[in-house]
Parts: sequence; structure tokens; C-alpha cells
Amino acid sequence: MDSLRMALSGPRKKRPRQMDAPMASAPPDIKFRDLVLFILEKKMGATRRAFLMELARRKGFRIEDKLSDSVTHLVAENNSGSDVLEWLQVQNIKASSQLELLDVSWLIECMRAGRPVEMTGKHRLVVRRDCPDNPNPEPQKSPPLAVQKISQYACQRRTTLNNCNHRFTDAFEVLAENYEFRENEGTCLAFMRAASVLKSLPFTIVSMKDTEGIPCLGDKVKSIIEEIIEDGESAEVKAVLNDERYQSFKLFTSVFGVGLKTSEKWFRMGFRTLSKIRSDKTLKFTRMQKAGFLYYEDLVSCVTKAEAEAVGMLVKEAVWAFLPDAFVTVTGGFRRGKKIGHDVDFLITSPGSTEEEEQQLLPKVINLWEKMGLLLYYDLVESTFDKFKLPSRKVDALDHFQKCFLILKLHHQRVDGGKPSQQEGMPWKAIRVDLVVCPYERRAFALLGWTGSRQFERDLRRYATHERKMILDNHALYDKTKRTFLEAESEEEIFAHLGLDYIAPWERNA
Ligand code: DCT
Ligand code: MG
Repeated sequence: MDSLRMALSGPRKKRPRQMDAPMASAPPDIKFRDLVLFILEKKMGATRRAFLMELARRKGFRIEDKLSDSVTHLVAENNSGSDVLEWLQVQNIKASSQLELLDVSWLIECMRAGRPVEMTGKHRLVVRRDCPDNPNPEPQKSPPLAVQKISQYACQRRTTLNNCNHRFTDAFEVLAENYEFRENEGTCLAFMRAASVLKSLPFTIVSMKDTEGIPCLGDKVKSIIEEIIEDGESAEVKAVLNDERYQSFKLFTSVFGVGLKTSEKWFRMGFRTLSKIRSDKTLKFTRMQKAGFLYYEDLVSCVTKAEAEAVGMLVKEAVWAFLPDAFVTVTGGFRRGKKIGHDVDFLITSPGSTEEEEQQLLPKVINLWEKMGLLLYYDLVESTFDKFKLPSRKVDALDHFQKCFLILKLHHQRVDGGKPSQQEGMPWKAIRVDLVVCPYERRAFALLGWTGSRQFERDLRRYATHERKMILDNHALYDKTKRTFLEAESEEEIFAHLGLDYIAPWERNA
């Protein structure tokens, strides 16, 4: 037990006593094969490290001299998690994603027990501050993401709705939108990527040091982060929010059917308010814009989860009247766990129907709703899907499935928790609904594509192209090296084909 006392009390001045343990030439038996340890010399010193290594080996632990991919547990003394990460970065060492960062106290407890002991919060090295919104601030487990290096691709990050960096991401989203309005795609994308990566962080950025090692943060982005940390706000964001062009575009594009081109035209013509546009006799509106103005108030007030569920019932009732075996799945933001949305998206697919029955479904559903007086607007887009065609290389390409963009009348009494008597005026609310019908064997691709978020989808396709030599879209996955289509029955299989860890829908809020 002399050796253990020594481990507990720290390094001695004297050189450690020669062990009567097996020599290097005859490695001791490894008892605990699931663990591969590496002890960091930094701040511990070579002597104490050598001593602990030998001791642990004698107890049956596998200890590596060098840090490699096979190491599962990194043990350090007098280092924080951030110190260790910094060291790993400086060494340019790529650690395994499962690497545990532990304090030497864990190793010492293992030595005392003669076996690996359970790792708890007190053993795990704290990497960075916890998110202040987190009601249960556990000592932060050294997150595999941080060790793994945060990926530049959203599809390799887990992004829940628990965003700890709103004050930065809100600012970036305003700037991205402004650059989109000014048709500066590159800068727009840079701010969207920056917002996306910050949304995935499990901690709040409070100093510039926290931004080290985070990808997608260029100089311009960093200078805004710095300004927000120091002054509480960004002058550029403030200027954009007060900019007449930004305000007008924001207002005009909030109308269903109005995009950048129309906004530009109205802005140039000197319009600044919707009421002036609405009442102007010289302007021509599309059918979509007319509906957009007609139901404007309802459509800008977002769809709640309860309303989305009520719409889901309507859709199922109608679809099942014609194809009783069809699967009706909510996609989009609601599938990702959002509490509100601008519309409700559904994917419909039927294992038992012919191509013709499939093609007839949406027209029949529309016809039914028309008769029921629920149809306020619809635009049916016929399928141009060709199963032999390679997936599209464009990250923002529209898909080829048959689909219908609708505005439906949702009666308040159909909404769970709705208050029909208190609703003055209209007994219903206009709701934007998207329906997509896909062939049954493509359902996994369609589901993955329509679940979003848009940034997550873009990065999935970018990842497939640049990292895997594959092409992915809402219809298929094609392997360019093998020159074959890779089939999938589920989203999990698509992630597996791409060599990605599975990311659940609620972790795709990139
Ligand atoms: N999508 C797609 N092709 C389109 C439109 C959308 O593949 N032509 C994908 C990307 C996201 C998803 O479908 C849903 O789109 P939206 O409804 O626009 O986004 P959302 O994430 O559901 O957000 P919101 O809550 O605003 O509806
Ligand atoms: Mg949606």
C-alpha cells in the first residue's frame, strides 16, 4: 500500500522506488480490456506519471505511452477540461469521440478499489461553463463534441431547441436576413452557419476565449461576438433593424406569396406599408398573394402545436377516406419538437397503392375539403419524379414529388384546448399546410428531407458530396464511387450509409 499512499500524496522529492513489478519486457496481464488509459504528463510531471502508469499496469489496467485513437480515458492532474482540450489541439492530436477526460482522483480510486470505479461528475473534467438556462447544472461532462472538435457540418452536431446563445444567434439571423434581402448570398450563408454552430453549443459564450476552436466563425462574425460581449449589442445589427429597406422587405415577405423580387419592386415604387399596397388599384397580385393578403392576420400569427395536431387529424381523416393504409407523418419544425411554426408539413405515403392511386390522392383530398368548405387556397404541383434520375447536386433544389401548398380553414372547436366561446368574430383560423406524397420506397429520403431544418439539410448534402462522394436529395442517395443507388427503409439507414452517427429529429434544429 506504500505505492498507493504515494499516489495519494503526490510526487516525492526522491526518485520512486524501483518496483518489484513485471518489467517492460514482460507486460502484465490486462484485466480490464474495455478501458484504454492515457495519463497526461502536463502539470503532473514525468516521474509521477511513470509511477502511476506502472502502478495501474500492475493492477491490470491497459495504459498507453502515447495518445492514440484507441485511448478511451485520458487522466490528468491539475488541468481543467479546457486545458486538456487546448493541449490536444496544440499537439494536433485527434482524439476519439468517446474519449473521457478524467481527473487523477478517478484513477486513484480505481487503484484503491483494484478495478475501474464508476465515473461521476466529480471525476469528469469541466470543459466550459454550463448553459445558464439549464435548471440542473450538473458539473459538465466533458462533452464528446468538444473533444471530437466541433464539426463544420450541422449533420455532425446535435442541435436541440435549447439554445444558450440567443443573443448572438438572433443578431446573426438579422444580419443573414439583411444580406439575403440584398442578395449577398455568401455573407448571408456565413452568418447562417455561424448562428447554426452557436445553437449547437452546450454552453453560453461569455468571453472570446470560449469561441476558440469553434468552426464557422470568421473574423467578421467574431468581431460582432466581441462587440455583443463588450457592449451588449452590435451597432451593425442595430443599424439593420432601423434600416428602411430591411423593415420594408421584412414586412412585404411576411405576406404569403411575396418573395424578394416583388418586395424589391414595391420598395422601389415607394411603398412602405401593406395597407397602401393592398388598396393600390394599379398593382396586380398573384392568386397566392391575394390569399396572402386575405388571411394575413391569421397566417402571421404562428401555428401552435395544438393547432398543428388538429390539422393532423383533418389530414388523416381525409387521406384515410381514400387510402386507408397510408402513413401520414408530420414533418418540418413540428417533427423537430418546435412549439410553433409558420405552417404544418405532412408526408403521405402508402405501401399498398399503385402509382395511379397515389397520384389521385391529393386531388381527391382537395375535392373533399372543397365540399366541406375548408379549402381557402391550394396549389397542386404535379410530380416530376423519375426514379432513374440521379439526385440533384444543388443543396437548395426543390424536390420532384407531388405536393400541395394549401391554406385550410381550421375551426376553433377542432383544436384541443381551444376556446370557441371566447373567440370573437371568426369561428376558424386560416392555416398554411404543405402536403407531400412520395412513393413508399422513397419515404425515408423524403422524411429526412422534409424534417429540416434547412441548414441541417444543406449540410447533410454538402457532407455527402464533399466527405463521401455521394449525392443526397429528398428522393435518393447515390454513391458516385460505386455508381449505385443506396436504398434505405429508415432515416437511421441513410445516416449509416453516410457514415454519420444518427441525429434524432429534435437534434436537427440547426
Ligand atoms: N423543404 C424541402 N423542400 C422545399 C421546402 C422545404 O425540402 N421545397 C424542407 C426543408 C425544411 C422542411 O422541408 C420544412 O420546411 P418549412 O416548413 O419551410 O420549415 P420548418 O422547419 O417547418 O419551419 P416553420 O416552423 O417555419 O414551418
Ligand atoms: Mg414548416
